[in-house]
Amino acid sequence: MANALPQTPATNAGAIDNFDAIIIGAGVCGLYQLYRLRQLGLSVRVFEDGEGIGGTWYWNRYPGCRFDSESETYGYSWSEELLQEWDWKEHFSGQPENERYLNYVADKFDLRRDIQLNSRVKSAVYNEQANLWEVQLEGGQRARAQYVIAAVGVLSARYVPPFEGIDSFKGESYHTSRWPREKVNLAGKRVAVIGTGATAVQLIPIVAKEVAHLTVFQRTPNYCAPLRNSLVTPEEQRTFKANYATMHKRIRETATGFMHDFDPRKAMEVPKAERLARYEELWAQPGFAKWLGNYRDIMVNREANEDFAEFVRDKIRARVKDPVVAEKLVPKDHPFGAKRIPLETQYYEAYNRDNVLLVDVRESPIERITPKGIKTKDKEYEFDVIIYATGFDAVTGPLTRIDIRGEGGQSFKEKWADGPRTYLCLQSAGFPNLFLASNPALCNYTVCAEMLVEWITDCIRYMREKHFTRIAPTPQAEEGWVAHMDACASRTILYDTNSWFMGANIPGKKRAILLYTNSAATYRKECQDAAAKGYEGFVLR
Ligand code: NA7
Repeated sequence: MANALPQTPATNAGAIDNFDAIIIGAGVCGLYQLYRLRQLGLSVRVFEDGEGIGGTWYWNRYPGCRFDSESETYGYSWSEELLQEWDWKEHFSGQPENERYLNYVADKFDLRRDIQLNSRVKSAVYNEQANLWEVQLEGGQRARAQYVIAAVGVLSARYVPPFEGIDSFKGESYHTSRWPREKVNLAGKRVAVIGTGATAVQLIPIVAKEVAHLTVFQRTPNYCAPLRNSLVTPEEQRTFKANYATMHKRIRETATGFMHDFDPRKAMEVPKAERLARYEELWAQPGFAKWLGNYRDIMVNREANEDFAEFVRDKIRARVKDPVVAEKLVPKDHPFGAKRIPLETQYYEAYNRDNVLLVDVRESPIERITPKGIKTKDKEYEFDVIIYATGFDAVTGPLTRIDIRGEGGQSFKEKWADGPRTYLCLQSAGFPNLFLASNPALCNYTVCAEMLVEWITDCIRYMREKHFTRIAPTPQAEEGWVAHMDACASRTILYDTNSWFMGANIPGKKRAILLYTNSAATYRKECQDAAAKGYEGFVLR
């Protein structure tokens, strides 16, 4: 259990510990990276900010938090023993179980002895002469290593809008990604939720049942689709276990890293009746089938997208009793799938409850937080609790919040001011031996994360075998990759939509595609090809 984890406070400011590799973050990527680098015989230290391991599945313990990937596809694929031992209880497993799973993995593979908890990395500075990185923690502790692997996650830097008066509120405030470990008692309270992204969509139906009154402050409605979660039956469990090899082969080959894959037909070329029947079929399926199993061109063709978007809008209208509220919940300003589709359970029904109110902050913007609650243009609402479900400074935020300095003292934050600058999303020129191990692809998380970890491990093994001591991409390779990322995204409906995919959820953040939007299988091939050609695009010395 997370509570029982050993904790090593970072207070020893004098001494410097030396390791072969330092991993920042003990989430899905960091844990696997530790396991792999240990197998290479490296001395490794993981620094983890949390009091427990699990990354996303440690921090996001808000009510309702669960996978939107099918559980069996999210689990690690690299240990047959683990696959056979672990029973997923639900098809879309919840946070407590996911945290338990990662703790089980840490125990099974004896990972804890190299993980230092409560250890937030403040800076990482490259010493060119020594070819070493010096990492400093918030508490002052320092450590050096030849390799640093930033396994910091893509959605770990929480974002709270800078509302005026935010600190004046006299009640309780929580950001969903820093939800307390102790139970938060919402019973009988007047609660506000700000935001209606994937997080809020999971949280709202659960807390609506508990609170005296819930007010949801919505800026942009989303296309939410039914999750259709259920318990895994013993027979399904046996089927998973008997077929893991086939399943893993498939999810490495699909464009999405899921079992679902796009239908190659063009939506509008399929006769209307057949198309609508297919939509209904997809809608009835669990998970992302209705997005990632849909006609391929919904992601690139506005007409095809609008056809399905209208189908979804009608589904929303049919579930909300008050037509005025329903219309507020219907998205009209962006295409279906241009933001990650929130998967829901009884989300729209929450708005049929007498104790739930929807406030459209486009009509009536939030002006400030007051000691009593939230003041919009029209009125002041009083609350006991405010829940910020306002998202993350995605992808770049977790890295630029660390003071990373590369060759010549170059600041990572400054280099990335206009968006991520990498080659293969794995390394940034001028920052030798710093590897980025957080899945950047628009893909099922673990599938792609495992590939990154294995690529980094193979690269370090190669360097050691060939007596290379440093690796970094060439500026030309990086330039080409940034342009490639942009070109791939510009062909899709993601490009013009304001979402965290484009960094557009953070005021002042430069608009740039943050994720690799080509197929996950193509991304895998591009990374593997570069390695097979002796790390083409990189300089090894
Ligand atoms: P998201 O998807 O970024 O959602 C954040 C929500 O907060 C969204 O509804 C925002 O509205 C809203 N928001 C942000 N700033 C404000 C202000 N200033 N006023 C009102 N509302 C605001 O984050 P989530 O945590 O829900 O999900 C992130 C990912 O986690 C998700 O994609 C899954 O992959 C899992 P907006 O839409 O910007 O108008």
